[in-house]
Amino acid sequence: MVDEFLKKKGSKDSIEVLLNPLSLLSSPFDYEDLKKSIDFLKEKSEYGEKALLIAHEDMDGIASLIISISLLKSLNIPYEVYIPSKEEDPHGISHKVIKWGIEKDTNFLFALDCGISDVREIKYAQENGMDVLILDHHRYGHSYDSFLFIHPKKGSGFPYLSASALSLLLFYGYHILEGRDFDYIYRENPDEIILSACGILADRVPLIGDNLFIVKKAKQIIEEKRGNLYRIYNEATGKEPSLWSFVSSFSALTSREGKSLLLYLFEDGDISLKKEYLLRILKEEKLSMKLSKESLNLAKEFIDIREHFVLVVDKNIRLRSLGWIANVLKRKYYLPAVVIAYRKDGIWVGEGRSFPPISIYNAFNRIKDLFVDFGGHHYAAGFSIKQENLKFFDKKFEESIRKEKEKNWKEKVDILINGDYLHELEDILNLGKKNFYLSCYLENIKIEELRKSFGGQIYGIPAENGIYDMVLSIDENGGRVFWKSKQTE
Ligand SMILES: [Mn+2]
Repeated sequence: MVDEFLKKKGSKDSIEVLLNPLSLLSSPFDYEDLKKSIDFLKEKSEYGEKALLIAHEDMDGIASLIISISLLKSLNIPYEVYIPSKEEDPHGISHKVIKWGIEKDTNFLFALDCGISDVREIKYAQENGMDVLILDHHRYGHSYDSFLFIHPKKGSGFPYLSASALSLLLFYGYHILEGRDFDYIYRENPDEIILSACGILADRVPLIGDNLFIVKKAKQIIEEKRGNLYRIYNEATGKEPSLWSFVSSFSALTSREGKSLLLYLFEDGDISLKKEYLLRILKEEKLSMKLSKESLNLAKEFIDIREHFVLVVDKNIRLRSLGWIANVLKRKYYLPAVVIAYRKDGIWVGEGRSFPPISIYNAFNRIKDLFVDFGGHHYAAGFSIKQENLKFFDKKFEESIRKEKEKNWKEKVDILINGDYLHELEDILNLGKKNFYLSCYLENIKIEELRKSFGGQIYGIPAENGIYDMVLSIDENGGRVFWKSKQTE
């Protein structure tokens, strides 16, 4: 049943293989447009063209960016980098960044971990003579054929890659064509593998299959004390880094004037300067945590708890903390949470977090006419909205989230299990632990049995015995009863 479900979700491998990916990464050429993208970059190299790189300002985006810079360096392609700031710039590709790129004489655009929702801006870039390559793993609604677009769900590869993992596969694809194998990258590019793993962990994509493979390799590299990242961290702090220490330090990074401190660790230059940069990154980590907590306290003052969601709107909340705060509130109230604050360019920006089976992406999609732009994943999505539309948001969103909940649960959940197959829940909870967020409909379940077998892993089991239908929301913390109905005995 679980394997059937995985197949339906686009995975070729069984759950055993996904949980223990021992051998190799899946072939980069399973992804549509990946080979074409390498040919495209080779052509750009031949013509001496210059790239405009745009990346999402988070761990995954910046990891993708640095890995892709390694690829461009292998191809001798010059580049300019712009990482839009969450505090000041529109999300992803914008007119502002394109104009900046034109001033810098760039000839083509390469967007990482962003871009797929920016259809108008892509068109604007093309009208200005730029070819476009997008590498993104966010949800997308339309089919695009006027530009190159690599996405984990396009093609027959492993469908749950982070952008950083997809970037590593693009890099790997280039090396395969040059006659090299993964061991070559493992030896020669340890930092790219570590960064790819950091993006995977920070973005909380499912830790199975290729993602798990990359994380395991990164841990081995750190154990072997290899790479610049290891060396700089170890010499600057006198401590042994773990993969998680990299994730937590680098995730706090913010971009300034389109650049990130992390980039400087990978530019040519002397090691003592790089150690300085790393120490500054560690300071920023502390500061960022402090600012996020302050913003959370502020948010608590303005919290509006409704029947179906939690909403916070306040001008002074730090934009970089919106997602983090929404996540804290979602967990606390076990309701979809939306936090909205004000950006310097006069636009309001919101982040929403929810849990399976409630797709906040779908809820936003239904009211997208209100937004300047929006995008993300099912359980983590963001938007921007003009002041004059903000006043309609709460009513419209309420309606939309209600519609999301009115659906027939049995059809809406990811997987359906009946009482005779209760043992299959074991595998499903295991997937949950691996960041595989999913929902499960349990049909005709004896509560006593459920409690006996899964009592420590499922929360909110009804106290009263009997036979129930219920919906579980499953994440890394286990299962949680989201909806229940007692059946006649
Ligand atoms: Mn990402």
